[in-house]
Amino acid sequence: MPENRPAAAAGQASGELDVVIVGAGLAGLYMLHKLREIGISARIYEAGSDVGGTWFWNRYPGARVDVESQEYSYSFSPELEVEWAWTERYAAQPELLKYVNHVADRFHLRPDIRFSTRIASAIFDETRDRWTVTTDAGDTVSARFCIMATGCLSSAKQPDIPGADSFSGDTYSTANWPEVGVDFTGKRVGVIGTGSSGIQTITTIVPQVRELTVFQRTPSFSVPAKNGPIDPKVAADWKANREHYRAMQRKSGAGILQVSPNETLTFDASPDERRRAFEDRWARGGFSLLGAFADVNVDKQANDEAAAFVADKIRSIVDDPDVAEQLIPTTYPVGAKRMCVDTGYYQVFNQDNVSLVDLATTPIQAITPTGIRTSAHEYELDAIIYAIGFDAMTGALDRINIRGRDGLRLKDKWAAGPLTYLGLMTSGFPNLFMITGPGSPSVLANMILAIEQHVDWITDCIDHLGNRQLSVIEATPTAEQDWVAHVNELAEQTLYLQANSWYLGANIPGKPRVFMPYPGGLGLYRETCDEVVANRYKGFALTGPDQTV
Ligand code: N01
Repeated sequence: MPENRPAAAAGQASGELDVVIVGAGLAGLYMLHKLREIGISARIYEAGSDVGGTWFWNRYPGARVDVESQEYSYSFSPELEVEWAWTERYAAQPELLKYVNHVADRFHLRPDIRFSTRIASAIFDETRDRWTVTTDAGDTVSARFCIMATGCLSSAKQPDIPGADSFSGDTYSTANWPEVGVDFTGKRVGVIGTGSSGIQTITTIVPQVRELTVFQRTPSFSVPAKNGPIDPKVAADWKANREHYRAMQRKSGAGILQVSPNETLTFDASPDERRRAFEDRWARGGFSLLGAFADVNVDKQANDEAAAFVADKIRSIVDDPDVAEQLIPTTYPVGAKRMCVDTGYYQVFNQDNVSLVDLATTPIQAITPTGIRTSAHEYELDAIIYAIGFDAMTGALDRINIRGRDGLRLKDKWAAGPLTYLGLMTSGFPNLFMITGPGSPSVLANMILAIEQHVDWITDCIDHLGNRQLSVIEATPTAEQDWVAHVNELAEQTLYLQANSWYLGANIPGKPRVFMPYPGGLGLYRETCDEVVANRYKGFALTGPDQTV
């Protein structure tokens, strides 16, 4: 195997590369590392000034991962895994960013990353079977392969509220938080949005602020994280048995062992047994609640039991019964939107300086120079925090001018929703790979494991092409149609379609309502991808200078 070396040392001219990778988050970094292992020259272009992706941008107060730290870490290097020590059960953003920086340094990745450089366009040159990739500064590079490691939640939604520019106080976005941090001491702060970002922000700034007003359009189901210092026994056990745990993760549905799905059906258990199971999961913390019974995610009646349990918990925590009712989600099944994992969220509403504004009954009419006006009241504020989410899964790709055969723009091809084969490629765009693209498990799985599986697959694929003097791989339109139909069919068997979530693009006005991630589970998906390879890349057309295979 060739030594793992930077592209410059591989003797490549700066304008001609084997591979361009867009994004230096967890996906892009591992992709670069793997390509070097097979002697391929690659360069990452990254809009941020440093590595980290999600964990570089989302540095809002309280940002932390919602999967246990040891599970949410790279598995590809036993040495890395054994030497790194997490401090908390759920690592916070600063520790995660330190980890990503450590990985970049440990594997000497920085020489092949161009920071503070956004990719503006990627155009396929059919005469040369190469991608011409142009930066926002107008620099151009040519590459055989273009790999989008642009992230599923990296294109932040912009405030679309009338008067947003008129506010004379400070405004912040959780998705692009100032590096220096913000001190809210003595301030009257309004938070718009109560998804994961909003909830984590709210619970963290509440000790500082003079007054906190939470503007909630749709309540979230939130479960306690039960965070704390990592249990040394858990950390040691993971390291000692990492291969076993990693194998379990890879075969599992979500790649999160903490979910630990129970095989019993909800109504095969007695009411007492059900209650005990939910209590047990609530006490364990995190996503484990969704694994309490096998049918919680697929059977509405079973789901109602879990939802009722959470509703009772909210009622038991929140002192004011009216506020409690406003905080209880009633319009969608639990788990159909990404569940939130919190530290003391519902308790916040028992503080005298915190108020909840229910936008479902009193919508925001405008942002004014002094605050926020709803249909019922005007709220005077010193700062507004937008925690309003992302144009998920397709947003980051849409903002790049990606053009494939015949000049077709990806955004236009996907006007009615994303079309991919395995979430890895889209027909008409040869040699363009997506890491955790729409149609792959991605956001429904442990992202790091989903990333590793895609990167390994893409690396093997590029190696396969090189070993056989093939130059182009492209998804066939038939395979793509079949895959999209398969993903939709699987989604119809779940409860996901019953929520207006970002999984469906429902949070972005005008975005087609299409369920984007693959809901069949990471384990099954991995098997499918492996079978495709075993069947000579079934569903892909592989071509060389004068051949089709
Ligand atoms: O975004 P969201 P997020 N006026 O879309 C509201 C991951 N993540 O950044 O539901 C008023 O969930 C919107 O209301 P509604 C995780 O996968 C993980 O919080 O559209 N409100 C909603 O309440 C997560 O799911 C962690 O009615 C407006 C909120 O803003 C994903 O990222 C931490 C509005 C947006 O919630 C996204 O989470 C953070 C408007 N005009 C994020 N527009 C971890 O813990 C939107 N809203 C790992």
